[in-house]
Amino acid sequence: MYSIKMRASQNSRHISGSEKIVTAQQLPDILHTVTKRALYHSLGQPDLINLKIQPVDKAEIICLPALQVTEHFSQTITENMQFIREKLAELIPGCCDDIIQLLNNMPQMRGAILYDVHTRQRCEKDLQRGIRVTYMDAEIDSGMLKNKNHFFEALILATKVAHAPGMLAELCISDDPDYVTGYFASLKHGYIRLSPVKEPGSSHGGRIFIFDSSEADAETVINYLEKTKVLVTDIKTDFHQRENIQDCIRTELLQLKKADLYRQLKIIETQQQKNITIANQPLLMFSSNSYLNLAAHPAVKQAAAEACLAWGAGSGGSRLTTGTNSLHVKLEAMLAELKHTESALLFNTGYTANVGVLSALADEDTVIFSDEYNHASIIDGCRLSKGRIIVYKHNDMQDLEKKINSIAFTKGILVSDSVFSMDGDILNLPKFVELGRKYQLLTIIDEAHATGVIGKTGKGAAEYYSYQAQPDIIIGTLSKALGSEGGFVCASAEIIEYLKNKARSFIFSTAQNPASLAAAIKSIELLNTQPDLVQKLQHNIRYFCQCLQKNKLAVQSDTAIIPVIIGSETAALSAAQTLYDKGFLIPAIRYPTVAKNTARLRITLMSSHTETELALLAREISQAVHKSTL
Ligand code: WAQ
Ligand code: MG
Repeated sequence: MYSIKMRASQNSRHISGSEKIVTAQQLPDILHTVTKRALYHSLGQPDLINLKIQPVDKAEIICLPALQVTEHFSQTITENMQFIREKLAELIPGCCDDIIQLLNNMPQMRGAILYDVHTRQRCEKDLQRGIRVTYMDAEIDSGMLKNKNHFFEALILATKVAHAPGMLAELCISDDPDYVTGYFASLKHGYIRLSPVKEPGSSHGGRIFIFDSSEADAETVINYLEKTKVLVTDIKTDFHQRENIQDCIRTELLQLKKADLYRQLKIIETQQQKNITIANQPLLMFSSNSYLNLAAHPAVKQAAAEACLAWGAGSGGSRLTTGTNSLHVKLEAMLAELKHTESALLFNTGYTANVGVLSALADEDTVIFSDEYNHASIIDGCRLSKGRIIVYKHNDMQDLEKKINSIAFTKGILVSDSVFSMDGDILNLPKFVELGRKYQLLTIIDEAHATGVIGKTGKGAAEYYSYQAQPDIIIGTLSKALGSEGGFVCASAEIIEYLKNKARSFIFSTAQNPASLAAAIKSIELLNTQPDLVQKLQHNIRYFCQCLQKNKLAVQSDTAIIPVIIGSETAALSAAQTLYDKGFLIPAIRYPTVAKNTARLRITLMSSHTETELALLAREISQAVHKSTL
């Protein structure tokens, strides 16, 4: 057998530690786990990891049965302190107050206080350090626990301590700020978990070992605690495989930060428009989905405000109960007209529209053919459905046809974005619909980034291809170019009736609020009556691509989404930061939104941007990209 001791520290400050006794066979795996724990700890990254591995003779090891565990979880710290006082009074009537006093004023120590009830003295040799209990582990495979499991480790330590000669009891409060559980342990009482024993956020904590020197002298006790090798047996296995989820979360967050994949919210202090401020810094926004600037359009805002006053703030029910009002009906009729379909149905967001439609339409007998670059909401819809998912190469109609022919199935669906959200390219809709007809597959497109953007009057992909092809189902959103909030589905009356009865995200959501509905109605009216809105956006797209090309960036797009691919996550973040410092808000898009090492700047344009702004931005991007990849 081998004993492992790990200590990690930063500037000599203790970060984490771990104790194991394992077989030679277990040693490599456990070292891996222990090192990982040292590396990712909420207290920081260590600059020293001390690993001590020693062979131990099996004959030296004492096996002890784990203490019985009970729980005493009360409402307040005071109640738990009272509980400790009562237990102490039963065991050692004389020194109760001394011990409580010590517990409340515990200094920060690496080890524990050793308190002698006979002399009423502390008897650690080094009062700053205290007594460190070492050489202990559980018989079961504790290596499976990837993260620290406070309870499990404490039970091992408490079992060893309780069996020390002359030991009466142990008190423990964790020093981890986010762990407020402690325990009282003795051979007689077992291990009693107590929670809470301190305020969350407090790093107060420590251990007190209470012994009687008339039973065994301090030297013997200390020698036992520090030197004797103990394996704890009979630990109930119903908990030992469990990991503390909060610890897993912490580790995961640290790993995201290390990999430059950690995301945070940006708080915008102005309405959604090209000129915004963040933390009082004025910025020019090149990352909004409000492509036509309708979220800030006076007429749209006015319509929303009036609807709120007339119809109230909320819809008050789900669509099939009490939530449908005349605004829903009017907007659905307008959407059906916009997309040249018989009928339409509103959803709360584009995400829930995709999830609802795909999960309602695809059963066990259905195969869904899905573009590899489809939006997460399509992917989630596929996953939630019972269908089999076949992913084909991005916008590759040959690969799609090959895959259709390569498997046997009874029902099939083709699903694709019509404008791809991270690349800004456009689906080959005529071929897509042709394949659908040829093989009798239901065709679905998601027009989230197409509506208001492509096609002569902004009606989307069908218009872009001069109505050569019309898919069976068009999904869309009100929250991008249309400047409001909500999702929608346009299709035949029959499909829409089916969705009303089967799409769970439709059935089990509260209907959209009146203000969003009225805003969307007004936006569609503007789209229908003011062609210059879309024309201005399309002009900006052409002009900006020319500017980028003049600055030697080979970028081409027919949509408002213009990606400048950089590659590494770090370089993309650095370019985005350079641009931010110059006053441009452009996000770096990284894994998992796009594949690893295809991180990019993702510029989105608005109809309200001016040529001067676009020309300036193209120059700045060129410089920032150059700088970030040096
Ligand atoms: N030997 C002696 N004292 C120690 C040792 C050790 N090996 N390790 C820690 N201490 C002392 C030290 O003063 C710490 O400040 C204090 O104990 C607390 O240590 O059932 O996490 O590692 O869920 O923060 C109790 C679990 C968790 C309750 C205890 O202790 C439960 C815990 P921590
Ligand atoms: Mg701790």
